[in-house]
Amino acid sequence: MRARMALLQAGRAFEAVEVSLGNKPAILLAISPKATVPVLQLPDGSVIEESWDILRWALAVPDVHGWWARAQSPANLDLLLRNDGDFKHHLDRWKYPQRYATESLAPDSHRDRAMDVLLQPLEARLNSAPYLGGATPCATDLAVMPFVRQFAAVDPIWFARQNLPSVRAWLDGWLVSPLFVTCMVKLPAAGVIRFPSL
Ligand SMILES: N[C@@H](CCC(=O)N[C@@H](CS)C(=O)NCC(=O)O)C(=O)O
Repeated sequence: MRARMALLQAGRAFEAVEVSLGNKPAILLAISPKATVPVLQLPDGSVIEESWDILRWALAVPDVHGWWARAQSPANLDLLLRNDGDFKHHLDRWKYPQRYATESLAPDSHRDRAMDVLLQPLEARLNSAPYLGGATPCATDLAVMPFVRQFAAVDPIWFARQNLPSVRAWLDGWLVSPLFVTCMVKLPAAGVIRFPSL
């Protein structure tokens, strides 16, 4: 989602191919032995295999509205690191407890650690500005939002009870944004969709 949103925001048309992670297609393995998603193949055949690198490619040059520059502040780089590191670790273990059944920490403890590592700092940031980019969004908003959405969706009733009014307002805004809504379209199995959709 972060890669799709960045490409759309930058006005770069692309084709998205649905991939079943349990049955990775040959076309993916051929261009990226690492075979995680997302993977972006450029018209010259070169391949970008990390989502943040796709955001950089999409947004940094030219950085028309500063979406890339504003993501380079120490506070935003710190938040990205938390999101892609400890938060993702705890989110996965809360969301998919059966996959991590042999681990010692209970799912609720992972949920609470995820709150400490990302949601509380995010709430503090969003108390003082509507976006991580300040008055307007930046690449960090795009990078963090899909994971916060996942976190909120694991137990929506529990999430609604948390004291996170600024996070909720920010998330709710993204969920109805044209950028997110356009990207969220379900791809046909083994099919290709051209963005922006014609
Ligand atoms: N650091 C990578 C992480 C990519 C990643 O782990 N993607 C997951 C899906 S969200 C995946 O492809 N999992 C399947 C696998 O690892 O085989 C990035 O940001 O691109």
